[in-house]
Amino acid sequence: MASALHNLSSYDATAVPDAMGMRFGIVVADWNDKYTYAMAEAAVQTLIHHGADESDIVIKHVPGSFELIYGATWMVDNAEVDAVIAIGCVIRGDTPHFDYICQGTTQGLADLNTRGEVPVVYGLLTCNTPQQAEERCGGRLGNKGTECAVTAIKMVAYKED
Ligand code: DLZ
Repeated sequence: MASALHNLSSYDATAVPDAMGMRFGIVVADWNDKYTYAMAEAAVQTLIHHGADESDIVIKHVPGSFELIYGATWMVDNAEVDAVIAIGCVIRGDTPHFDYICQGTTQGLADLNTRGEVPVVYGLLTCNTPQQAEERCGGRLGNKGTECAVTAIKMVAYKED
């Protein structure tokens, strides 16, 4: 988990399948939108860069990361997508709230994945400080949205192989 050593925007482009014809859902939490919107934008650009058509990318917003569970479930059930990317950013505050949101959201998205219908990609940043979020949303450590998009494409190809 040594993300300090890993740039989230660095990947082997030759190992990414062609995304043409693939359909993606992106659920974006509006809490900490400075970070989540930057991740969503990077995800969209990466999907398009690898051949996805903009019209095949469905974007929907939810209020906070905890609602990513419902948002992603809705996408799986209703949006006819091949993969869903759930994007949120939780930043630690003064109370244990952070832990409950991170744990609940992670468990909810994991449960959705175990349905085995549509792969759900985990784009939830869990940061101790705003600086850590900054670094992972286009800063020194790249952009988590790029990593999620590449993962989503690979997971769709996994299903189709
Ligand atoms: C309430 C809350 C707090 C304190 N912090 C965050 C956060 O850092 N990131 C985030 O995405 N959402 C946060 N929320 C909102 C919860 O995710 C959720 O929207 C509310 O608890 C309502 O269910």
